[in-house]
Amino acid sequence: MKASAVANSNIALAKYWGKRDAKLMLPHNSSISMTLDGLFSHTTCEFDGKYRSHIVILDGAELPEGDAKQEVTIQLDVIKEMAKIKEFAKVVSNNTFPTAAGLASSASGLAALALAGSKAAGLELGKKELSILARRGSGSASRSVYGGFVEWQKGVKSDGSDSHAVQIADENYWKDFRMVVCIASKKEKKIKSRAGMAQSVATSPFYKSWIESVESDIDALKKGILKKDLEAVGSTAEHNCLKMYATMISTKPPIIYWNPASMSVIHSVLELRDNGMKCYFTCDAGPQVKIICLEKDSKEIAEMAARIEGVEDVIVSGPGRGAEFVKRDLF
Ligand code: 2P0
Repeated sequence: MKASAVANSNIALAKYWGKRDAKLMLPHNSSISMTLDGLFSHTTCEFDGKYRSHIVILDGAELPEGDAKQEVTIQLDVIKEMAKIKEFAKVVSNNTFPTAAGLASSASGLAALALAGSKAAGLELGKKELSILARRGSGSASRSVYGGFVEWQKGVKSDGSDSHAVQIADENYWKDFRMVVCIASKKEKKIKSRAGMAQSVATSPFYKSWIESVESDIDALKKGILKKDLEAVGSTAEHNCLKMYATMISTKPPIIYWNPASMSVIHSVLELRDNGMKCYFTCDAGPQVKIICLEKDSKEIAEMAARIEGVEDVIVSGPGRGAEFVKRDLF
């Protein structure tokens, strides 16, 4: 009744921002991401009668009752129901990157838990079921089940059975695609994505236009990825990010994840591009800026980013593998 898995984080090229069903974690729009090589969670799960409630230990510290623990316990309860078991679980998970700072640790953690938890409960799930299960913990986790370039299809059914990820191209398809992740702050963000997106749906006057414009970005990204067209993918992703930010900024009260270092990175990307370099930026629910480029330019771009005041760290990552079981247990 114990199993372990690893899953990489992912960065969206077309963002998920807003839910049509908060309980089943169903999104208003489809999204596309790249699974990031080397930025992963390693998770071990055990169901046992000796536990009186679910215990979750993240990066060495037990999670108190609250939002972060709830993401995990909701998924564990779904697993219990699917497996028809009564036992509670102990979960130990370690991340290789700063938690809750816009690097989607919930995506990797809950994708790894979908694998480890379902196996620990005696279930044998296919990738589609795993993606649906991961989604119940955190929407973006549905995408980390797969490697490479991934689409989370929003689905239309009210039970969520058609809202899951599919792979567009695996991690070996476009090997020289890179994201240069610029860490502009390692502090935990003040507004969690879950609360922020609900507030945008409720109050942003631009939310409807956001939803209407995402589908054409999805088409452009899929075509661009299959053609390995950096300009098409980068420019569509950058514009998609700015449209999501327009809904964030116009939310009441406003959601502004950028800090001065994020802004400096963004301006540097625009300047590099004016000088002929093919690079584009995207940001998520945090101050980190990810620069989309090709491997041949990534070193120069990473060195430029590291020199920017306020940039604490720079990580270069390419397309990574999907979630998989590992033998090493964490307890
Ligand atoms: C994304 N984000 O597509 C977008 C872009 C943040 C900005 O997915 O409530 O942690 O757990 O489903 O998945 C972050 O949202 O939110 C996210 P829940 P999640 O990557």
